[in-house]
Amino acid sequence: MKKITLLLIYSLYVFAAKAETGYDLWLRYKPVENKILLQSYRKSITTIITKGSSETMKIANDELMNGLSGLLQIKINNSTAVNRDGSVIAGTPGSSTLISQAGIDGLLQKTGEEGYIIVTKIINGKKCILISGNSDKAVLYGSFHFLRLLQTEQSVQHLNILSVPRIQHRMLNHWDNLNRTVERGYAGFSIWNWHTLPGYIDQRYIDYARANASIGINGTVLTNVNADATVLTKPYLEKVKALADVFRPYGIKVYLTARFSAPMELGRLKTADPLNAEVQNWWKEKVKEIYSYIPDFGGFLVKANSEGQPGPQDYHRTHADGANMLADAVAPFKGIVIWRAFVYSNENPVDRHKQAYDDFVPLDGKFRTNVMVQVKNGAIDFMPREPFHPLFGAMPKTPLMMEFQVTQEYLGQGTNLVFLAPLFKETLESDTYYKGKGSTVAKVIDGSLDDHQLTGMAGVANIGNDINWCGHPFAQANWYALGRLAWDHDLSSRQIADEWLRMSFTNNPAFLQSAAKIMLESRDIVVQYSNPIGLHHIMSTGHHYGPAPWVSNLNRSEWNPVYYHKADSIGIGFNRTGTGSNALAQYKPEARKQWENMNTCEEKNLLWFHHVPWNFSMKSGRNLWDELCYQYYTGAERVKQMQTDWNALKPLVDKQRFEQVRQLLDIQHQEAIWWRNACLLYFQTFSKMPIPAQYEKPDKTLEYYKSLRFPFAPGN
Ligand code: GCW
Repeated sequence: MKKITLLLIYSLYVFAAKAETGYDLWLRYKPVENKILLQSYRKSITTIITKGSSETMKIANDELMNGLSGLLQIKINNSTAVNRDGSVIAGTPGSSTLISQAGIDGLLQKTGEEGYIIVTKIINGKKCILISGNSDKAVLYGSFHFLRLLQTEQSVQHLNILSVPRIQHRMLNHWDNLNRTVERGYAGFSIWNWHTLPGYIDQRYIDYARANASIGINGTVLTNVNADATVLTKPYLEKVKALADVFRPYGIKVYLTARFSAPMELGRLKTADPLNAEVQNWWKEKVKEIYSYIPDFGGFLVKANSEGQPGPQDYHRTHADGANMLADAVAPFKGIVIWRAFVYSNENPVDRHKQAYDDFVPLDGKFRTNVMVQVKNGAIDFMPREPFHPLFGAMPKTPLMMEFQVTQEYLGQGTNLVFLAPLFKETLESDTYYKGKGSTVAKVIDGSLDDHQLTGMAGVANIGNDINWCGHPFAQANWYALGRLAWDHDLSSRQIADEWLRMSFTNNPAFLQSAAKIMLESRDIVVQYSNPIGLHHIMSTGHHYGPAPWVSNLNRSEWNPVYYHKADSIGIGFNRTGTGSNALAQYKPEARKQWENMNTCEEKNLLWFHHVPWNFSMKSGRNLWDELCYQYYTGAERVKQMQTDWNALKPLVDKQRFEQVRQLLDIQHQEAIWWRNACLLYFQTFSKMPIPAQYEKPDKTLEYYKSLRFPFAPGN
């Protein structure tokens, strides 16, 4: 008897532990907690009627059946006709007469190919809910939205929803290598198991596609921008095809990174010059071969002439020459080329901040119509805080695609809780002023300012083969945020955090209030304890884990942190005004205004644009040195507050994830102190000023921090 009880307890324990590994992401479909709502949902939803025989419609049907039975804990009927209240009808006007006769044509004229409607209608005298769009994919998106209404405990009584994506290409960029390491990946190895493909289809591939579809992501670049031409060989194309076949019914297209020198490496040509006929022909043949495997192949993402990658400039050709050659090869198949603007060269002594602009602005208007130029949110490199990239608003004839980094290379990597929506929003809402006030970055990339049809937003993925996909339990929220903002950049960070928390944890108001606060403040906090007041690029070399502002011995000057902070006996910061590098001149005068004068510059970007004396008087009344101390100490202190807030949530969170986050917050606190102490001790050697007496003194020496080594830090 005792044995049986023990066994029972054990199996319950195993069940509980298994239940919240994080693998289910935001698609957990746990029973609706609010009992009153649950009753009303059960009345409003009784039957699912999906019309259409495609694989995509089958997926929509299964998702609805599975999701609703989980949420409502009742048997949902699958039916073909409306014979009771509470029928949920999903389909397109083409596949369903119920839909085509429902009087929603006017609405569907507004939804385009991917948008959808969710509306309450009386059909055959019964109260029904219609989920519809002009394609099966749109219906799938609508189905996920409908489920989200229940997951987040919203009313489904009088539905009148119309949702259309603001951006056409909503993508993940995987920096995954063929040997399964992931550049800047902090969640294990690559989820693409190239060795067992194409024969073995891991359930993960399907679940990956499903998760992406649920947030509207419709493209994935499988391979690292630091590209390996091997992926373009026959055996690998067969593997890529297997993945593309899995993703297709979920509305996701596959893209690859193209190594510019592939014609030499694979084709044994003597050159990769984009104006050489043999080279052009090689790419045309290669592209034909790719499309023979993957008829809806999306196209290429290219990093060229940057950080040692080959490119057209090797042959004194321009980025446009390179991009256009590939664009011509994919054009007959409706493919696109995404050409990255993340370029800088150590042979160029000009401030790295200015180089992409200098290279690309003269090329505006020279790219083929199926080329997008992909621009990082800021001019340096995904820093914790970075002013918007001056290319936004400077190339009106070229569709510019946004590149955000979802993986937290510079924002605490795998150990810190940092919600990135506020960072994404900060860039999207920045005003370029290039067509007057209100010319936000969002309006540049959604095509509305310059009437571009081709539009895109990409995020460098944070996904690996860790059981919970993203490593840190809260890192999933950044994948989620990327997808949601690519669909609708008007969503607020709060709204996204709230949705994600409700779906990933619970709808409990006490939990939501506190957990959302943690998330929403987290990005500001990491900036405070690592790169306050506009500091940037002062991380460790190579793996980029932790602080190392003292590094000055790297071959390439612009890889050294000292290049960026320029601390000396007078002050600290990079003078990018007219008396310095004048990177500011790349911004429109109205945008420049917020930064150009040291005395009025917004302080969060002060050291980005100015070399500021240590005794400069800040808005707080403190001098710059004291302010720096204040920011670093406050940042570290606020992590303590995050810990306290999280610990108070213990009764409301499953044990497994509670414990994971608790431990990681401990690490985060230690790392915050490490950043604070290492940076202040180092900068103090220039300021020669004391750390104000009210703060605890660093308990280790600068030499100690300089001696730290992490030979196997991940992602390198
Ligand atoms: O942020 C830097 C990273 C590199 C990366 C590069 C890029 C893929 O440290 O790892 O290379 O940016 O965006 O190309």
